[in-house]
Amino acid sequence: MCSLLAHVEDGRLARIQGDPDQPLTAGFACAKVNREPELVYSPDRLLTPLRRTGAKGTGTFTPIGWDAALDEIVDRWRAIVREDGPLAILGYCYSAHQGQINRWLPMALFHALGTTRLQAGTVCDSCADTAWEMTCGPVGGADPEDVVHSDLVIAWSADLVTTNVHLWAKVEEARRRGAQLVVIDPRRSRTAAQADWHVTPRVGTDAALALGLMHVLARDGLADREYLARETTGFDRLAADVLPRFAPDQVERVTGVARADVERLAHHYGRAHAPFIRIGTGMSRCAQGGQAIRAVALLPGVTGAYARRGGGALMITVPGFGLRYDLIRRPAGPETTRTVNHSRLGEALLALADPPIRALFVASNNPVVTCPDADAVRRGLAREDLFTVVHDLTVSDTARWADIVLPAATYLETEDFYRSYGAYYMQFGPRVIEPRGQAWANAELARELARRLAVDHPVFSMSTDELLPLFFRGATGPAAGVDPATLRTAGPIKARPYPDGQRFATPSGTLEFWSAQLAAQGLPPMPDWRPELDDGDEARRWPLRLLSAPGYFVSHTVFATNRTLDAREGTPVCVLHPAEAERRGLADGDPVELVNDRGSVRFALQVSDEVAPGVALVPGQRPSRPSRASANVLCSDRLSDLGAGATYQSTWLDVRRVR
Ligand SMILES: Nc1nc2c(c(=O)[nH]1)N[C@H]1C(S)=C(S)[C@@H](COP(=O)(O)OP(=O)(O)OC[C@H]3O[C@@H](n4cnc5c(=O)[nH]c(N)nc54)[C@H](O)[C@@H]3O)O[C@H]1N2
Ligand SMILES: Nc1nc2c(c(=O)[nH]1)N[C@H]1C(S)=C(S)[C@@H](COP(=O)(O)OP(=O)(O)OC[C@H]3O[C@@H](n4cnc5c(=O)[nH]c(N)nc54)[C@H](O)[C@@H]3O)O[C@H]1N2
Ligand SMILES: [Mo]
Repeated sequence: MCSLLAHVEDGRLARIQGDPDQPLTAGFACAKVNREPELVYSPDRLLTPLRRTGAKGTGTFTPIGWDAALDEIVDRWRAIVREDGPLAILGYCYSAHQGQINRWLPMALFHALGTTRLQAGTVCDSCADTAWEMTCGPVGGADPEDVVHSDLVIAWSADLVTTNVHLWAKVEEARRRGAQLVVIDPRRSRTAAQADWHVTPRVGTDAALALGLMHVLARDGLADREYLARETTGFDRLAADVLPRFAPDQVERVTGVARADVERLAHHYGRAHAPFIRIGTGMSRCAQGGQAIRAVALLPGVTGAYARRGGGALMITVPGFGLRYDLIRRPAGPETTRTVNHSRLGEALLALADPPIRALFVASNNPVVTCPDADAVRRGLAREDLFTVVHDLTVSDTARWADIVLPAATYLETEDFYRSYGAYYMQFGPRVIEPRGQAWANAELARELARRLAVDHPVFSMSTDELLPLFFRGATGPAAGVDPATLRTAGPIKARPYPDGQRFATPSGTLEFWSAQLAAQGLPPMPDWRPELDDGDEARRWPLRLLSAPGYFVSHTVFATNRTLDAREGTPVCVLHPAEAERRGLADGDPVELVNDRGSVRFALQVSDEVAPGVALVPGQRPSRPSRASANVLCSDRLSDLGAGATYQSTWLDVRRVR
């Protein structure tokens, strides 16, 4: 999350610029955020509440006033609670507004009401976060600004140019000072195309590659035994029980990376002074994604790189701030209720009973496109007996299925407190322009619903300035040193947690190659890699594996609201290697259908050696306007090995010409 300057002329947002005074943002913004005025003033923005007048899913609505909309919502929810209790309601809110108040106050409302609860974030990073926490503990990783002190940068499953452009700028600086850049990614991403070395493991085999590197490091005397003894737990057991199975020739068989390259990469890594690994989450979205993150996060422990400035690993910074969220996230409500996994909305709507979900509130995400098993989501939303409310900037694909659609304000039209998740800055963000039309901020909607439903807890009547101190009450780490009263005027505040080398906060206080927490849960205590075959053996029956990655102009669907970005991203495509295209008699530009047991979706074919044979790449989460559909129709709602995350990358399919 970057720090931005918004230029306003006559009450209109004229221009967005990266804040030059925030060292990581350094005066520029990415191709997406640069064009934020076009998002704010998009002709697709919803300006009034809407009420459904036609069949579900057709997007036929008529404008109504806020009062009428809220009256109807409150009446319907009250009746449902009377008949079936609060568990018949599900609040399905996510992170499109990155402000901590606008993100959490709606969830606080559902928490207080005692509804069915959302296990949020499993569509994104819950697997990766859990794997990191089981390995390092609840700590943030390396400071991205320190990458300039690195002599070897590895972007492991992260397309920096597309999703982390500010780190990319620092990586370029490190390269000017002599650092090498290695990208480990099955596809030639924009970042990989500019690397010194692009290593291309097969999708879902990163744990094997990382264990192979450890094998060579240990074998060739490149492990730092003193660091291992002092700061880590269980390396000897890993070396005895797991690493012998990951000799370079075995790793080559699994990953497709030549044994000589495994050796070379290990030596390169082992001899670097301060190797920095940027861990991306793509590799975690597989059936065994947790093992992959764990293995990669352990690598800097083998050579002691975690102790050196510019070395170590960065996945996420969030736990490093020490902020407190629970006073706003879950101020009141029962200790436990029923839970729905974010990645399993379809199943929840179609199969939950006693009581079934009868009312759904969706905000700040677009599950018809972005949730696995997207067709099940659509069928669930089609239920005539489901009362659906969607709060969004536009009539999104999901909103088309709603009974009531409510207009949301963008972050530029609301005030909030932000903390980054890829850097160590936190900051207050003022409202820079008035909301368009009758749009309301998430927090405003939560407050008003709480008032009308007589939810009696102070957080719902507190002002921003009264809420801010709650994030800091009992805070630990850098957040403990911040006076919340100064936030409005302080600008970006750097919260660097471990200036003298990476700290670990696992139960043992060390980096855990062997995890007692995992063992206690009956999970493998040490990282490993095993062949991934799913229950139905889809991997055997379908010839191609899905690889999905953020699009450069449209990573998530929200950016398609900006019509320039949607046009620049172009026709939604599926990318196949020339050999796979030829085998099927397909040519560049052909209309194709991606099929598997779950369904089919259409794309235009792009033939490119950006991916290896055996892979079908679908870039970006694109809105499913008529004639478009989400690749997530093909993805099962199977969960990853750790953190109950989505497994988009464990999808097998075929590509054929549209008949
Ligand atoms: N401006 C802006 N920036 C954003 C966002 C935004 O909305 N706007 N969104 C943010 C969010 S929510 C996220 S989650 C991040 C995502 O940012 P990233 O972590 O960069 O994205 P991923 O989806 O993880 O995909 C990264 C790479 O992983 C590769 N990959 C996929 N599977 C595998 C595998 O099995 N092994 C290996 N080695 N590589 C694999 C893909 O080919 C892809 O190139 O971006 C964040 N950055
Ligand atoms: N196949 C596949 N699927 C994936 C992924 C993948 O790599 N492959 N990536 C996954 C990841 S990492 C993520 S994070 C998710 C992202 O998926 P989502 O969380 O669904 O994000 P968006 O598609 O951008 O949808 C956000 C919606 O919120 C609306 N919105 C924006 N700002 C606000 C606001 O302030 N208030 C309200 N109420 N609404 C707002 C936008 O208009 C938009 O409709 O997708 C996941 N899905
Ligand atoms: Mo994400």
